This record gives sequence, C-alpha cells and structure tokens, in this order.
Amino acid sequence: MAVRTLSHVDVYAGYPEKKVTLYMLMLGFFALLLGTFFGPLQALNYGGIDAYPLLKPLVQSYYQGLTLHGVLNAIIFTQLFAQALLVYLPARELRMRPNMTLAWISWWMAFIGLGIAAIPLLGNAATVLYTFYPPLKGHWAFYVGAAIFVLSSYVSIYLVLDLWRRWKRANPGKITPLVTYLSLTHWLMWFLASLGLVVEVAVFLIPWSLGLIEGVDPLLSRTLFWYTGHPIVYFWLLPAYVVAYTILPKVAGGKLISDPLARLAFLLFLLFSVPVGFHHQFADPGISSGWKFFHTVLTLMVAVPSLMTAFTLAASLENAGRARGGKGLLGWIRALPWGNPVFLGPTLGLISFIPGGAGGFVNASFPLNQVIHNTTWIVGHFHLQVATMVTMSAMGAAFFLIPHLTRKPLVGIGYARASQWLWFIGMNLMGFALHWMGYLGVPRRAHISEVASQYQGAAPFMALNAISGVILFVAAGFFFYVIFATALQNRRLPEAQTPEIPFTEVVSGPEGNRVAQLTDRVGFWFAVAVILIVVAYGLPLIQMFTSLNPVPGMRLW
Ligand code: HAS
Ligand code: HEM
Ligand code: CU
Repeated sequence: MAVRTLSHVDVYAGYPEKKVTLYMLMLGFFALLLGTFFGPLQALNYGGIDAYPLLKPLVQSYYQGLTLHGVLNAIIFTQLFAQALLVYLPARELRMRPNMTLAWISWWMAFIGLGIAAIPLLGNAATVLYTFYPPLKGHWAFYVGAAIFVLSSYVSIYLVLDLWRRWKRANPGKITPLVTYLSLTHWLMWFLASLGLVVEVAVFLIPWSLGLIEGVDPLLSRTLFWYTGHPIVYFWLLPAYVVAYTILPKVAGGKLISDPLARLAFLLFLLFSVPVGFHHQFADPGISSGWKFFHTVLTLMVAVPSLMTAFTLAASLENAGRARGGKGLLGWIRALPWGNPVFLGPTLGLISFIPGGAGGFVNASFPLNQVIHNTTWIVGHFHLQVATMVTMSAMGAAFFLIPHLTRKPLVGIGYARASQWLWFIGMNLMGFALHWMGYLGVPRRAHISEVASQYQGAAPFMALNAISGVILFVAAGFFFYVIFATALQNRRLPEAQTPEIPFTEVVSGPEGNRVAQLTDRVGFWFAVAVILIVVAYGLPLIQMFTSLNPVPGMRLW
C-alpha cells in the first residue's frame, strides 16, 4: 500500500468540514476515555471490591467518580458523536458544505462548555450525578458549563436545517435524500426534547446556584429533567440507527431493504420520543396515576419504531448474507463479514439491544417498575442500550470515519476486532449480572463494597460483575489504542486512495412511494409533535408551575 507523509494543509484544503468533524469526534472519544475509566471501578464495587481509597486524593469519593462517569459518557460523548456524525454525513450525501464559521463555533462552544463544567467536576464541587436532581446543589460553573455545552448542539441543529433548506431550494419537489432526512428528524426531535433541560437549567438551577433565588422545587425540576431525559436516550440512539440503516448493510455486503420504512421509523421517533418522561417518575409523588398511565401508553408507542427497525435491519443483513453466498435458514449469518471491525461494532451492538429493549418493556410497565426501580436492573438495561448499542456503533463508525477524515489507515485491526468482541462479551455479562442483582433488590448508585456482606444472596452475580469489569477494561484499552494510534500516526494515504463513506444502496427506494412522500412534510409533522407534547405535559406542568414548593440546596459530599 502506498503511504506517504503529507502536511495537514494538504489533507483538509478541499474539505474543511472534515477537520471540524474530526475534532468533534476525537473530543467525544476523549470524554469517553476519561468517563469509561471509572466503569470498571464501579463494576468492582458491585463485585464487593473497593478500589476508591487508591484514587485519593485525585478522586474524593465513589460518587465523584460516578458523576464523572455519567456526565462524560452519557452527556458529553453521546452529544459530540451526534454532532460529528449527523452534520458530516448529510453534508457528504448532499455534496454540500455546512456553514464553516458556525461549525467551528459549535466545536468551540462544546469545548469551552466542557472545560468550564470540568473544573467543579474534577474539583469535587459538583458531585451531583448526571441527573443533578435538586436539592443536591452543585457549583454554578457546572450548570453554566453544561448549558454552554448543550447549546452548542443548537448550532448543529441550525447547520443541518440550513443544509436541508439550501438543498430543497436547489431541488424543488424532490424528496429529501435518506441520510439527510434521518439526520433532520433527529435534530428536530432533539430541539423539542432539549427544551425541558434548557428551562430547568437556565430558569432555575443557574440562578439558584448563584444565590439569586433561595430554592427550587424538586418535583418540577425532576419533571423538566425527565421531559428531556427520556428523549435524550433517542438523541443518543438515532445516530447509531443512522449507522445501522445507511452504512451497515453496505459494509455487510448487501442493501437496505426499505428506504421508506427507515423514514417512517424516524418520523415516529420525532412524534413519540418526547411525551413519555413520566415513566422515569412512576415512584414520584405529586403526579397523578392517570398521567403516568398515559405516558406508559406513549412509551409503548415509541417502542414501535425500534421493533420496525429490528425487522428491517434483520432483513437487510439477511440480504447481505445471501448476497455473499450464505445458504439455508441460518447459513447467511455465518456468511456475514465477522472479521471486519466496522461490521462488528454496530452488529454486536444491535444484538445486545434486543435484551436491552426487552428489559425496557419491563421498566415501562407500571407494576413491574415497582420491583426494579432504583435497583441495578436499570443499570443493566441502559448499559445494553447506551453503553453497548450506541457506544459500539460509534466505535464501528470510528473505524471507518477516522481513516476517511484523515486519510490515515487503521492501525491494529486485530486489536480493533478484539476490542469489539471483548466489549460485547463484557457488557452482556455485566448486563446479565446487573439485571439479576437488581431483581434480588441490590440498589443502584450505592457504594456497596463498603457493606458487601449485606448482599450475600447476590454473591455469584457480584463476582460476575467484577469479572466483566476487568474484561471491559481490556476492551477499552484495545479500542482507545486503535483510534488514538490511528489518528496520531503520521502516515497518510495519497488523495486518490481516500477511503469513501460506505453509504448503502436500497432495494426499495422512496420514488413514487406514498409513505415516503408523506413523511417528507417535515413542518407538518413537527407541528403534530408539538401538539402531542402539549397534550401529554401541558396540564401537569401548569399545575407544577402554579404550586411551587421551593426548597434550599444541600451538599451531601
Ligand atoms: Fe430505557 C431507564 C424504558 C430504550 C437508556 N433507559 C433508562 C435509563 C437510561 C435508559 C439511561 O419505562 C436510566 C436513567 C436513569 O439514570 O434513571 N427504554 C425504555 C423503553 C425503551 C428504552 C421502553 N433506554 C432505551 C434506549 C436507551 C435507554 C434506546 C439509550 C440509548 N428506560 C425505560 C424506562 C426507564 C428506563 C421505563 C425508567 C426505569 C426506572 O424505573 O428508573 C425502548 O425504546 C426499547 C425499544 C427497543 C427494542 C429492541 C429492538 C431491537 C433491535 C435490534 C435488532 C437486531 C438486529 C441484529 C437486526 C424493541 C432494533 C440481527 C443480527 C444478526 C447477526 C442476525
Ligand atoms: C453507571 C459500569 C461504560 C453510562 C454504571 C454503573 C456501573 C457501570 C457498574 C453503576 C454504578 C452505580 O449505580 O453505582 C460500566 C463499565 C463500563 C461502562 C464497566 C465500561 C468499561 C459506560 C458507557 C456509558 C455508561 C460507555 C455511556 C456511554 C453510564 C451511566 C451510568 C452508569 C449513565 C449511571 C450513572 C448514575 O447513576 O449517576 N456504569 N460502565 N457507562 N454508566 Fe457505566
Ligand atoms: Cu425513558
């Protein structure tokens, strides 16, 4: 393979958007690196082993580590991955350049916001966990930094809207190309979804942490948080779905079965992602069970697009396996490219998403939730969802994106492969153990290694948890080695050999398809989504805003 050294200027001259995308992506993976570091320590904690005394004085407590883990992984990494992927892919698909000034502004806002929030987090002045429920009160810099960070995503929303509008103007009457449509609905959903968090932080938490107001209402804050906190999980998930729909079938050697079904799935996410947040508040007093039930029904609605996705993708993978010569009922599975790490990440993620999604139905059902709420069951659920499905899709994407953006060939393909298998095995073992421990009543968010003898009934699963923590530590080491060694090497391929983005072809396209045409009326559907939110949240929020019970802040650490 011809490899030579080129200066940075040469590489990005024709494609300035590649550079900003690379910066977004690598900042995100850097956050994941720091955040993931605490994961194995938490897994050891749930195996009865307390490693935290070793971290003093750098990390003061289990809860400081847990806050860093949740914030860096679930808030910072996920958003940066969306900002990298779902601005770049539509720009590539439309062959258009996003507004570069704004693109850099979004990166700087994310970077500065992260920097400001990091100071109190690292200094143990905002050990409030990633849900920052009042009356826990962190340092104002945490809320201000987080706000700047989240607002940087609004710039990304604008960038994609702007690309789409420019394209529509130049192509009147044509249907939006698939990747752009999926990205657009994702960003519009996030705009509606983020409003709760923005109001919570800007109107209540920042003034409160600055001492401008005396107290805040915990119930209203929790409600505003979960208004965003549920749909945020789809904000994390949909970039992974974009990889699964528009890249994975091609990588697997086949085609996406149906373009209109992919559009319909994303449209359903736009409609139903937001008005379901009460399923995180079944145990909260002050919300009537009628409203909680209504949100349960809508939660089951928002599972529909994932069920659709399962069938569309399974059929697309079967199409690929058969195209590669796989025969018989299951022979197509063996024929898939299991040696390709770009295939492994999203596919192993999807497989893990099946038990994770099934657990979601348990969580969403009113009576069963009473059994598993606030136990490690929930931790098991979302590690299969966000820490496996979403994270592994991002890892798989990194294996083709970094070489595409930098023209640097992937380093250590064997490590890349091993990282994906080990991550998959580790997360599924841990997910299994955590679900079971939760069923036995082991609480989440508990420094239980201090009192491990209390949970002897769960001992075998606790041991499994510690083992999976070690496996995941090795998996993470391999993964970060591969991506940073790839990005930091100084070998580059010549321009003619730039690896292309593997956009997939489709078996059934949008042309002349009634469903696809209907889904393209984005403004109309956005309005329907707003109406659904007003119906599901309007009255309860009016009640909460008109009967505030503010309480002063507390610092428990
Ligand atoms: Fe959840 C709690 C319900 C999806 C994340 N969830 C959480 C928390 C997080 C989270 C972080 O109703 C904890 C928050 C906290 O700290 O307190 N969740 C659901 C439901 C779904 C769901 C019904 N969650 C997600 C996703 C997440 C996520 C996605 C992140 C990305 N969740 C809940 C509830 C709670 C909750 C309650 C509150 C519990 C409590 O009491 O606190 C659904 O959207 C899931 C639908 C998924 C499916 C699976 C479809 C399968 C697919 C794969 C197909 C595979 C193929 C591969 C094609 C129906 C698409 C084939 C391959 C071959 C080789 C053949
Ligand atoms: C919490 C382990 C990676 C997101 C936890 C907990 C454990 C754990 C045991 C429960 C702590 C408790 O409830 O006290 C691990 C391991 C990882 C890993 C071993 C891999 C090496 C990830 C990734 C993400 C993630 C990649 C997201 C992208 C979260 C979140 C929490 C959590 C949001 C909840 C924090 C809270 O309750 O405040 N993790 N994790 N984890 N993890 Fe992970
Ligand atoms: Cu939820």
